[in-house]
Amino acid sequence: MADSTSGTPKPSSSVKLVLLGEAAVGKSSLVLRFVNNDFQENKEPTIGAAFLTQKCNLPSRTIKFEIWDTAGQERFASLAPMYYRNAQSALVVYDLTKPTSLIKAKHWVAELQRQASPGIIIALVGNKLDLTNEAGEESRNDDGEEEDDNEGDSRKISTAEARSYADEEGLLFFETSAKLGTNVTEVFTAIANAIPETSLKGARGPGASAAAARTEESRVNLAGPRDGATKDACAC
Ligand SMILES: Nc1nc2c(ncn2[C@@H]2O[C@H](COP(=O)(O)OP(=O)(O)OP(=O)(O)O)[C@@H](O)[C@H]2O)c(=O)[nH]1
Ligand SMILES: [Mg+2]
Repeated sequence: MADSTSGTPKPSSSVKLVLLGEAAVGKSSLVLRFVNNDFQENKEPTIGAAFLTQKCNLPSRTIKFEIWDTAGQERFASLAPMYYRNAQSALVVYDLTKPTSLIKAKHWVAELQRQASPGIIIALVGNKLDLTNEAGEESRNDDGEEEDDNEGDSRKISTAEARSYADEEGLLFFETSAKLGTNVTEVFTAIANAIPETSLKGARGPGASAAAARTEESRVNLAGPRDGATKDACAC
């Protein structure tokens, strides 16, 4: 009904998404890349959780992601259920140079399958692809940071191993580089596409700013670390 070419605002729905994974795998960096198209070399650990939003324009509808970026440090693990409760989607992130992080990711997947909403869309994401020799092809971003030095291959988890686990569990699967921007919008777009129409609620009327891809962010970091301040349009 709502056609993107007719000038009629597309239906818009909110989707709650939670990021889970071991500390320092790059959860916040993936969000920062998706929301602000930015990257910080020495990003500080998340304290508690951070909340951000970003719109993703699909041909037939607009998805507004309400993103809960959790802290990976063990001392915050007990808070996680609060953030994945009622989530329609989850990004479970590991660092493909760090085998323990895949083990941790598998634990999160199992916990989500046991305790989160039935039908939750889960994407398994192997981050830090730039630390392998294979990052090449699509590694560009708008900051002019191009393909970086790949002085060695630090990969410790093969694509085949992670993909076969993801297939077994019915997860979406991507390898990404938050640093270079590789596959980051693809992950969020794939999730947006995978959310069944029937589970979308909160469609906004024409008064909502469906055309303007806008970002908002507000943090609940207790220590209040600062992220990049610029706002950018959704790259979806
Ligand atoms: N080379 C490389 N480094 C990355 C990438 N993503 C994140 N990093 C770095 O890894 C470190 C940790 O990144 P964060 O995004 O803070 O990791 P996190 O998972 O949010 O960590 P917690 O908040 O403690 O759970 C930072 O120094 C980032 O700059 C990536 O794709 N490639
Ligand atoms: Mg973080």
